[in-house]
Formats: sequence, C-alpha cells, structure tokens
Amino acid sequence: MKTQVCIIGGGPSGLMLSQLLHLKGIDTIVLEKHSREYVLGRIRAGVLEHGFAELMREAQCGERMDREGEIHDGFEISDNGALTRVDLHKYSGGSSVVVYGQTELTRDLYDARDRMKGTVIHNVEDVALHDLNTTTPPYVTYRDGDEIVRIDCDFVIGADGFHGPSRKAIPKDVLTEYEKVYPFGWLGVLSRTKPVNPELIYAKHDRGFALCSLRSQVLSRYYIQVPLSDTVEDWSDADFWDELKKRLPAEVAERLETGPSIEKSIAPLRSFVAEPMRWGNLFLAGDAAHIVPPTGARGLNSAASDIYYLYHAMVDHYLKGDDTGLDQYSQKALARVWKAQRFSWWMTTMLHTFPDSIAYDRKLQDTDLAYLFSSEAALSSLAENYVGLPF
Ligand code: RFL
Ligand code: PHB
Repeated sequence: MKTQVCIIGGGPSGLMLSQLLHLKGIDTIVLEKHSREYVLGRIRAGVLEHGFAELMREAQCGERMDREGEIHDGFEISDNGALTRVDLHKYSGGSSVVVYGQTELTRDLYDARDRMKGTVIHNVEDVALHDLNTTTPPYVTYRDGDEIVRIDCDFVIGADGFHGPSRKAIPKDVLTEYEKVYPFGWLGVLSRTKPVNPELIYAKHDRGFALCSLRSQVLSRYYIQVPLSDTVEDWSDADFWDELKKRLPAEVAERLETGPSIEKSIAPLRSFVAEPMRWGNLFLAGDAAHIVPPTGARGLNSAASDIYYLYHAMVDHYLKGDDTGLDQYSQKALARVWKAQRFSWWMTTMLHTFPDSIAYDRKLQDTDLAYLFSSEAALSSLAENYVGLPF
C-alpha cells in the first residue's frame, strides 16, 4: 500500500489529523491496534477547551458536539468542604469550556472518516516503523494474520498513545524523556445518575482529592484519589459513594444521587514529556509524546495543539512547498506542551493529599488556594490556562 501520511493510532489525535488532512486533499492511512468498539469503550476526557472544539468544527465534526455538549462558564473548588466558584468566563475574558465526552468525539471522528471513505485499519499487530531518518522514504509494516503488510509513505505520524511503538523508534541517544510519577491514582466511576452539580467540583480534602464531573444531565463521572496499591476490586460501589461523600461539602454530599457504576477504572497520575517530537520523517503527537495528570483537563487539549501545528505544517508542505512548519514543529509544539505540563502539575500539587508531605508542604498548599481566591491576577491565570492558551 501507499499513502502520503501514515498515522499510527486511531485515538482522537490520529483520527483528527487524518480527517483534517483529508479535507485538504492529503491522503492518509490510520493504523489502530484495537477494534473500534474497544477504542470507544475507553472512558477518558470530559472537558474540551475552546481550541479543541474549534478544531472539531474545522474537521467538520462539530455538529453533535455543538448540539449535545454543554458550555461551562465556570467550576467550583471545594477546600475541605468550603465551596468557591471560579468564574472562567469573567477571568478568561469571555471564554469557556465544552463538556463532551472523549467517547462521543471519537465516535464523531470515526463517523466522519467513514463518510469520507477514509482508510482506518483496525486490529493491526506488530506495527513497526522503518527508514525514518534515512535518504529513502519511510515505510510502516504490520502483521495481518500470517501476512506482513507494508505501507510506503512520505511521513509517519506517531499518534499511538503513551505505550505505542512510535516514540520507541527514536534512538535513545536522540530522545530525552522527562517524567514525574505521582504517588496516587484516580478511581473513576461512571453512573447513570443526575450530576450532583451543574458545574464541575474539584474537591481538596484531607482524606484525598475528589472530582465531580459529568457527561450529560443523566450521566455522571466521579473520581476519588486512591493509593497506587489499590485495585478496582478493592472498591465496591457502596464504598466508592461513601468515600466520595466524605470528601464533598455536606450540602453537596446530601444531594448526591448514587447508583450502580457502569464503568469503574483506576488511572495512575503521571507527568511526562519526550523531546524532540520530530525525528527525520517521524512526528509524534498527543499522548505518544506527553502525558499530564488529568487534574487540569489538559491531555486531549495538548494533543489538539500538536494536531493543529502538524496539520498546518503538512498543508504548507504539500500545497505550498513550504517546510518551515515541519522544521519548527517540535519546538513550537513543545513550547505549548510545557505550559500545559506546568498548569497540570500546579493544579495536581495544590489539590491532592501527598502521602509523604510535611507540615510545611501542607501550609504552602493552603496558601496557594488562599492566594488564588484573594487575587484577580491568580484567578485570571487559572482561567486562561483552563480554557486553553492560544495555539
Ligand atoms: P490515545 O487516546 O491513547 O490513542 C492512541 C491510540 O493508539 C493506539 N495504539 C496503537 N495503534 C497501532 N499500533 C500500536 N502498536 C498501537 N499502540 C497503541 C491505541 O489503541 C489508541 O487507540 O492518544 P491520543 O489520541 O493522543 O489522545 C490523548 C487522550 O486520549 C488523552 O490525552 C486524554 O484522555 C487525557 N484526559 C483528559 N484530557 C483532557 O483534555 N480533558 C479531560 O477532561 C481529560 N480527562 C484524561 C481524562 C485521561 C484520563 N485517563 C484515563 C488517563 C481523564 C482520565 C481518567
Ligand atoms: C472528566 O470528566 O473525566 C474530567 C473532567 C475534568 C478533569 C478530568 C477529568 O480535570
């Protein structure tokens, strides 16, 4: 097979780039390790920044998001039971975020690829990347049963998430990896219940962090901070609801509607950046190159800026013969990636209970929150980061 751009990974990053390039007449093949049902079964992001929503519209995939997604102009922070609202709209100069599940937006992207007869090949095994930085064009191989299939291309996009093979194809002496692993995870529960609050509540509590989020007016998503040693089996639904209630303000806990979990999973919290994001004709995008703890809702949104830069760089290359965007991709993407890293690290550090913290650390956490609520400048900084820095 032959294509212009071979994209490894059929998550939001890979599908979005494929769709945008298609609209400009640039041919792509997307290779995905899992089935479509598996990809759509992963419950992840719920909050999309303004820039991500714009990119969905540009990809002609924004119609259902605009109809069914909720615009949120603010969220609440609970500090050991005391609630304060962060007015995103006011402090970001009129911006907001969209509450729309990653499952739904991925479904919209798959539907668009189907409509346009885009090639997305599922269940590929043993994906390998070849000739990425040689004088001959690159190619990608995968196994289909007993057969090895080869795809010749101009560029390879590594959009295969944190565990995919693309980043690992870059030699160790070229790649620098920066990593911080947090000593806890998030236990998440999805339930067919009415959300406890119209807006998200980020709850700092001595027992550990909690988050009340939602997917719609009939679908709630809640998280609690748990030790890394915990497993999903350790937490019955009843235990989860009990613990969540303890970490929320009393009046919120009282009105919390509980029900059976329809999904329950634990995500470890990690900050990670790989540099550079380009090696020869390989370009990394999204979680393949960087991970943030979910506290600042930045993961998918950092992926969006990578895709935006890559999309424009590819269009300039193919339509104008201009390689400036490709040459500057890594540097430009990383500049924004690190700002999302800083913000996510800050939100995580301020709101979680660290098992090894000393009294001094806890005083600083309290002061961080007190300063935030006392300073319009600090609230503006939070708001501009949460709604998304410009691409
Ligand atoms: P993905 O979604 O991991 O997709 C990568 C795809 O590559 C495939 N793959 C392979 N394909 C072919 N060959 C191989 N060898 C392959 N190996 C892997 C995988 O099967 C997969 O389909 O990466 P992508 O596209 O870069 O998207 C990134 C986002 O998924 C991620 O950043 C967000 O989900 C992070 N995140 C959030 N981000 C936000 O912006 N807002 C949020 O509110 C938010 N909440 C969250 C989150 C992530 C969470 N978890 C579970 C980590 C909440 C949680 C709990
Ligand atoms: C979610 O709804 O899954 C969600 C929302 C906000 C976050 C993280 C996750 O910061």
